[in-house]
Amino acid sequence: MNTFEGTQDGSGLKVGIVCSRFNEFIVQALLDGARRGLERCGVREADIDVAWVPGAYEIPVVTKAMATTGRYDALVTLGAVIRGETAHFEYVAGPCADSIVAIQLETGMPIGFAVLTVENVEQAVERSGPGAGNKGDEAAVGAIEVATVLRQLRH
Ligand code: INI
Repeated sequence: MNTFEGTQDGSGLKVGIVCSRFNEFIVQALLDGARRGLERCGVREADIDVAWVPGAYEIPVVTKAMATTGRYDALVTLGAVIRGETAHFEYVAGPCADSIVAIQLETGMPIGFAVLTVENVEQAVERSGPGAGNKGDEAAVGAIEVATVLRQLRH
């Protein structure tokens, strides 16, 4: 039996991060978490690119562009969609999540997803703190793990 399992060793990997500016203080905290996670995985600061877009609705188009450059081994998407703040919550959050899955499948690029879809600001703050449970950190480490298992499978 052959078992393939990813690791959290991201040394030498290049990572692109797409951040949306809407609810920027939350997304900045997710970005801080993602950078901490990548640092733990051994990803060099110089191997991380960050692209900003206006809102979660714009994340997929820039993510797809990054996925097709050939420059990255993994991507991470960060945003915050808060139900109370938009009547079109479903139109922003759902298509963003669905599109990120589609981009992964079309391109084979692992894409960590920490576009929060929450009821209120308190829930967003809980998921973007400096300690454990920061979803940006989790998404970044998850993307490294998938990138490493894909590398094994493709060899
Ligand atoms: N974008 C978000 O990332 N989060 C939100 O909570 C949000 N709300 O509340 O509307 C939001 N809207 C903007 C949207 O993503 C687009 O940027 C906008 O519709 C322009 O295309």
